[in-house]
Order: sequence, then structure tokens, then C-alpha cells
Amino acid sequence: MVKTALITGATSGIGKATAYELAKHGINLVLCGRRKARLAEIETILSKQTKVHSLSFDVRDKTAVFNAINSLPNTFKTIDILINNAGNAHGLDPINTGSIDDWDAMMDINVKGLLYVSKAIIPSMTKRKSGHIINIGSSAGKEVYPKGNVYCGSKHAVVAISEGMRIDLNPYGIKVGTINPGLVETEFSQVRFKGDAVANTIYKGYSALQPEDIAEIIYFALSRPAHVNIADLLVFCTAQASSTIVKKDQ
Ligand code: NDP
Ligand code: 8X3
Repeated sequence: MVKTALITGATSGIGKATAYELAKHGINLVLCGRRKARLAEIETILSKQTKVHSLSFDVRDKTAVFNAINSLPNTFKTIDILINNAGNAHGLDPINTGSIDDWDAMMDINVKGLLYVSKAIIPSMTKRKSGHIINIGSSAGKEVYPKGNVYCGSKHAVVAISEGMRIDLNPYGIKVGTINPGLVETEFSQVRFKGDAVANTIYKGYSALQPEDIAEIIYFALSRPAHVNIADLLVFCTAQASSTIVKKDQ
């Protein structure tokens, strides 16, 4: 039977690459993000391969989250796969000088947004006693690095919440896993550094992970047999050994 996947943050980076990867495999898609023009463009392209429906909402707005998901037409109402991917870092500052607005953004989007979307979808999974949730964590959810404080906190929360989901949803046969990438070349650094030129240096001098690398891993996790759940995966590019050790060209 053809499955339906809902992907948050599908307008860019890992989420967009995952939409392309899943479309290749004939999975129906619900694409989410705030930028409507991008959603429309991706929907037009991927509709040639599979059924696609777009939802534009901000994951921070819980009413908007529930309204959007409740508005899904019948063809897309049964979400078999939830990819909680929307998120970003905002700023890279020591805790003593960090911006409260940045902290709010990271906790509201990366943690609370993931919870709102999950809350809107999980009841239909428990009712059907089936489903697969993949939360995009980060290497920043595995170790804390200088000036990473709140972003790392938000991603540690994603890892902990995912473990909690796996425990609580175990009686329903729902798979829950995290994929935790290291440095991936996306719009992530443009957002983190708010367009500052330093964003252009982050992926220079080594071969960073590409969003397609993560998308392929997500599909690998989704395509395992029913008895196999990829629970927690850490993925670095070869040049990266930890959050602070990256082998760059001299
Ligand atoms: P991008 O900036 O390229 O993509 C982020 C996506 O999240 C966009 O589609 C954006 O859509 C969406 N998004 C952001 N804020 C909101 C919001 N308030 N409401 C709805 N959607 C939102 O970054 P990545 O692809 O790199 O990031 C995807 C995930 O991967 C994030 O959770 C990030 O933390 C994680 N990650 C990234 C790594 C990296 O090095 N790039 C490494 C490890 C993890 P729109 O703006 O249209 O709303
Ligand atoms: C993104 C990877 O190292 O910028 O989650 O935190 S890092």
C-alpha cells in the first residue's frame, strides 16, 4: 500500500532533499514550511512522481499547526510517516551575551514546534496502531560545544523527547527514531548567522555532508523491514570527528 509522509521544513535543506528522495520511491507527501512560493514550486515538480499536498504554517503557532493538519483532504489524512525536521540554530554566542529572542526561536521551533506537530499526528497513529516517526536531532544533541549552549540544549531535548516517544508509543507498535547529523551544507548557517558573511565560510575547506546524504539515510531507515527500527543514528562527514574537530584543507 502506498504510504504518506508528512515532512516539516520541506522548503529547504534536509527536508527538501527528503521530499525528493521519498517522491522517487513513490511515497505520497505532505510538505510543510512557511515559504509558500517554495512549497508551490516543489509541489509542482514532485507531483509528476507522486501525490503531493502542501501546508504552510509556522510550527511555533499551535493553532495554525492543528488547523493545517486538520485541513488535510482525505487522500492525505492518514499520515504513516512523520519527519520532524523543521528547525534551525539562531546565533552562536556565549551564554552571557546570547539573545533572548534567539533562545526563544530555538526552543519554540526546535522543541515546542516538534511537540505540536507530533501531538497533531500521533493520535491517528495510536488509533491505527502503526506509524513511523523520525525526528531530526543533531550532533549538537549528543555533545555541547562552545557557544552552542541553547541550540545544543534544544537538540538534546529532541533526543530525550524522541526516547520518551519510543517508550510511550511502544505498546502501539509505532517506530520512533532520531537521525543526528553533523555539519550539513544547507541554509542552516545563513539562518544561524542571519546572513552575515561568516555563513559562507562554514562549509569551506572540507567536504561537508549534503542534504541528499541525510535524505538517503532517512529513506534507508524508512525502508527497513517491519521488525527493524533505526533508533538513533549519528552521522558525520569524514572530515568531522566531533563538533569541534574538523579536518580542513590548509
Ligand atoms: P535549512 O535552514 O536549510 O532548513 C530549515 C527548514 O525548517 C526550512 O524548510 C524552514 O522552512 C523550516 N523552518 C524553520 N523555522 C520554521 C518555523 N518556525 N515553522 C515552520 N518551518 C520552519 O536547514 P537544515 O535543512 O540544515 O535543517 C533541518 C533540520 O536539520 C533542523 O532541525 C536542523 O537543526 C537540523 N540539523 C541541521 C544540520 C546542519 O548542519 N545543517 C546538522 C544537524 C541537524 P521555512 O523557512 O519555509 O518555514
Ligand atoms: C547542526 C550542526 O555543529 O552546527 O546541528 O550544531 S552544528
